[in-house]
Amino acid sequence: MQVGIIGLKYAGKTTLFNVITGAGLPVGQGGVEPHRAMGTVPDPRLDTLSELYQPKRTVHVQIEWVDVPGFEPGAGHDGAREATRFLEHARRVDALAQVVRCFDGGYGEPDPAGELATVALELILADLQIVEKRLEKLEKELRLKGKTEQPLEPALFERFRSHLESERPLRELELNADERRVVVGYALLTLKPLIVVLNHAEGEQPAAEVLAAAREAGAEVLSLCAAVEAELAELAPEEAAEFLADLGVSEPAAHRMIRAAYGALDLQSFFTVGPDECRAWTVRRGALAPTAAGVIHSDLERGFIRAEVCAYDELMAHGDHAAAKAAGKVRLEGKSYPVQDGDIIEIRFNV
Ligand SMILES: Nc1nc2c(ncn2[C@@H]2O[C@H](COP(=O)(O)OP(=O)(O)OP(=O)(O)O)[C@@H](O)[C@H]2O)c(=O)[nH]1
Ligand SMILES: [Mg+2]
Repeated sequence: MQVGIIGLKYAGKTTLFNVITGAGLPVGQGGVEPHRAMGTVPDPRLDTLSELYQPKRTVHVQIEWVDVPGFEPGAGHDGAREATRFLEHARRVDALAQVVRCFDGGYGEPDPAGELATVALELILADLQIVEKRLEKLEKELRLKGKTEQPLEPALFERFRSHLESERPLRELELNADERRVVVGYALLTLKPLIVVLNHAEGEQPAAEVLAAAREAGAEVLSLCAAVEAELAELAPEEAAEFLADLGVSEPAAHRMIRAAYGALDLQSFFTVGPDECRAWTVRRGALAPTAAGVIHSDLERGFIRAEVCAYDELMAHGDHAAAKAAGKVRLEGKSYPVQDGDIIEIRFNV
């Protein structure tokens, strides 16, 4: 699972990529190759569990990030080449996080609403190209054979075309499960989940109309100052805590952004706890208990008997596992149990 950090040039993509992954790349230099790195998904719940269990090891979830090179609209041939490259890399990721420059910083007046519109249009036009090509093929197939291999496709792609022609992203459309299956192979950009990161100057807040434009992009919206986040990431933990306390917040804004991207990937976390290790694991939302067991080890899925489950909030409300159990908050769940975000799970198995 990969999240692509996208946006126009100078938006602060590489700055944020560094904050998230610790990659330490030079910023303000552009570049034509994407950067990839894993980044920890911070989870204060896991930190609290670690304080409770004092395990030898605490292991957070990691997801992969791609710093997609930016483009500059209206920059002639170079601009067109950059845009093509941008689309190519954006197509390969599972979710998009668009960074929008709301600070001046010597790069000229910010135009956040314009940036949002430019990127949205680029993605829409790229999808329209794919959809039109597909429709041409389908028409040919219909002419020659009287039917298409995938009967759903003609109507679906017509619907796509008309939506894209009205310059709207496809993620706004309701698709049923069959339609979703059909479109997977096309890597349509405006079907990918998108979060918007408004990168504003230190101490500033995005204007109401910018927020509205960002929400209009059909996405979760976060605002932060990448420069401040970068400073924070450089500090020792105690210093960072002081810095955050001065700002009156409990965690860096970048952490919220990472979790938003994680959620956009349709992922959730469950925990395993013990004296050796406290660990967060990833499953898709809606995944059943045996699948979660399989994430830990294939033997646990094969020999799955039951899952002993306690919700994180219940554990915290009762103070510890034994108290939660005494209060009847530790449940035994079977194979059809859909794992919930924050479940603390112990798998009973037999192989
Ligand atoms: N003042 C200010 N400057 C920032 C902020 N975020 C990034 N910058 C600066 O803006 C410049 C561009 O940042 P990058 O992170 O390289 O931007 P980018 O989006 O990766 O740009 P390209 O790779 O060229 O597309 C750098 O000089 C950063 O130091 C911010 O929040 N405030
Ligand atoms: Mg960059």
